[in-house]
Order: sequence, then C-alpha cells, then structure tokens
Amino acid sequence: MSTTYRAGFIALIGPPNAGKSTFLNTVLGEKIAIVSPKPQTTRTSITGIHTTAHEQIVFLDTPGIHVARGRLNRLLVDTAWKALQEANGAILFLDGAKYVGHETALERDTKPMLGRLTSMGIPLAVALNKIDQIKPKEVLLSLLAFCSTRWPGAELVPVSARTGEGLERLLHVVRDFLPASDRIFPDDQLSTVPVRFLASEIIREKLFMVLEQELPYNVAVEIESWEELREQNMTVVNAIIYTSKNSHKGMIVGRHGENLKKIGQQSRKELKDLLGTKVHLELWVKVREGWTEDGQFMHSLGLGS
Ligand SMILES: Nc1nc2c(ncn2[C@@H]2O[C@H](COP(=O)(O)OP(=O)(O)OP(=O)(O)O)[C@@H](O)[C@H]2O)c(=O)[nH]1
Ligand SMILES: [Mg+2]
Repeated sequence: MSTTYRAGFIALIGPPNAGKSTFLNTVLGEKIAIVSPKPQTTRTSITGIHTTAHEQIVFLDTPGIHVARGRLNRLLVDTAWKALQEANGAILFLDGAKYVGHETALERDTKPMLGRLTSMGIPLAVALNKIDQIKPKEVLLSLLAFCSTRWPGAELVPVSARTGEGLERLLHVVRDFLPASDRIFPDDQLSTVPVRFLASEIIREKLFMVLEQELPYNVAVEIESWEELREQNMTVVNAIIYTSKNSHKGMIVGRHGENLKKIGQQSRKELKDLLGTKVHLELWVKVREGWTEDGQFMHSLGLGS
C-alpha cells in the first residue's frame, strides 16, 4: 500500500505550564526545548522536526498564551500567535490534571485564546495532558464533554507527554492536517535551533530550577563567547546572565556564590552531553535595568523574532 507523503507545520499552543515543551522532547526523543515546573518557561518559537517514512511534522513549540502584563510577556504571547499563522494546524495543550473538576478554571485560562483561535479556522486537536496524574480515569469524562462543547469539531486526545501515553494517536490526528508534500528538512535534522541558542536555554532552565519566585522571569542569558578547542576536545563558553533589577543580582549569585555554582555545575553537565566535548563554562551576572521593557534589547536576544 502506498501512502501520500505529507509534510508541514503544527503549532503547539496553550496556557503556560501545560506540557507543550515536554511533548516536543518526548516525540523527538531528544531535549530540544527547556522544561520547568514554573509557568512561562518557553520564550521563543522552537522547531522540533519529527520525520517518519510517511510524514514530516515540524512542530512549533511556543510560549504559553496568557493575559500578558508588561512588554516581555506581550512579546511572548505575540510569538505564539505568529507561530500559529505559519502553521497548517495546531494542538491546543491543556493540563488535564489541573482542570478535572475545575471547568471554570479551564474556561478562564483559555479565554485569551478562544475567539481568535476559532476565527483563524485552523485545524485543531485538543490534547488533555498529564493523564498519568488522573485517577480514576472516569473523572476525565466530564472534562472531555466540556471540551467538546468549547471546541466543537476538534479531536480530543487524552495524553501524557511525560509517559508517552496517547501520543501515537495524537500524531495520527495531526498528520491529517498536513498537505501532501515532500520533506521540508533533511531526514536527520531535529531542529532549526542553533546549538548556541540551545546552550543559552539550558542555562536559563537551570536558573528556573535553582532560583525562587519571580527571579527567573527577570533574567535572560546571552552567550558572550564560544570557542572550540579541538585538540583539547573542549568548548569554552562565556555566558552573561542579565537581570533587570540591581537588588536581584545578589540573590542570583546566592550566599557565598552557591546559587551561581549550582547553576554552573548543572549547566556544564548538560552542555557536556549536548556537545560531546569537555566544557569550560564561565557565568557572569550583569544588571540591565528594565530589560523586560526594552524592545531593542529583547530583539538582540532573539526574543520576538
Ligand atoms: N505528570 C506530568 N507532568 C507533566 C506532563 N507534561 C509536562 N509535565 C510537567 O509540567 C511542567 C510544565 O511542563 P512544560 O513542558 O515546561 O510546559 P509548557 O507548556 O511548555 O510551559 P510554558 O513553556 O511555560 O508555556 C513540568 O514540570 C513538566 O515536567 C505529563 O504528561 N505528566
Ligand atoms: Mg514550554
């Protein structure tokens, strides 16, 4: 039996913390997008390319859509909508475990995207994620009923991005959204994200892990220099952690530098695996007052592009 080859773009959208980036990593079997238990982790549109003998699905992971306050947050939400415009279809990711028995919270969280998503007329699948946390499974039924009235016509798929449950069916559903087309990218390409950007994201993920409260939202990471020493099988990376407030600098560094040490150690370990070389990493913390309101600076960091 011969099947038509299909290829195209599928945007992963939804409220923050729904598991969009986790899904991308699980499908690809590689970590391309950073993940954290805190909302608003993803800041740019990140491609993940899933290629099989029958289709090539280019997923566009996006920042969570929420009621945005401040310039950085508005830019994040704009980035998500922009990805949708480029897509042949979308998966709306929802944290199923959060909304079981709390349909009003689902209504509130998806309000910022409902009208626009409907009027775009883009083919849509709704993934109810984190079902590994839902027991007994029957409690999902009323949530499914609620979703089918809110997104009539969209296929509803319960999944766990963490365990992989339901993902095969989800992939099957979105395959039908794609046009008949040859591959867009080579077979073995997993992403279009440059490795240096990935490195800065890994450092940002560790900042999300190590720092408390609002601190991670006010930091950005820039790779200042990158040198590959072939003979020593070593990559030397200098990275700057920008914070928007002077008072945060000491909190990022931590007592006796212990936070920065932890962030450095964890980042180095992961960069070593990513690059397959030894890694010498230097982290510098700089204050850049109000960077989250500075459009030009954010653009220079690749945000909003
Ligand atoms: N139990 C469980 N946890 C999950 C699942 N998928 C994601 N998570 C967790 O949910 C949290 C958020 O996951 P992310 O993948 O960062 O979510 P996101 O939608 O990309 O979030 P933003 O980038 O902030 O919009 C992390 O702690 C994940 O480990 C799942 O299927 N089951
Ligand atoms: Mg994300």
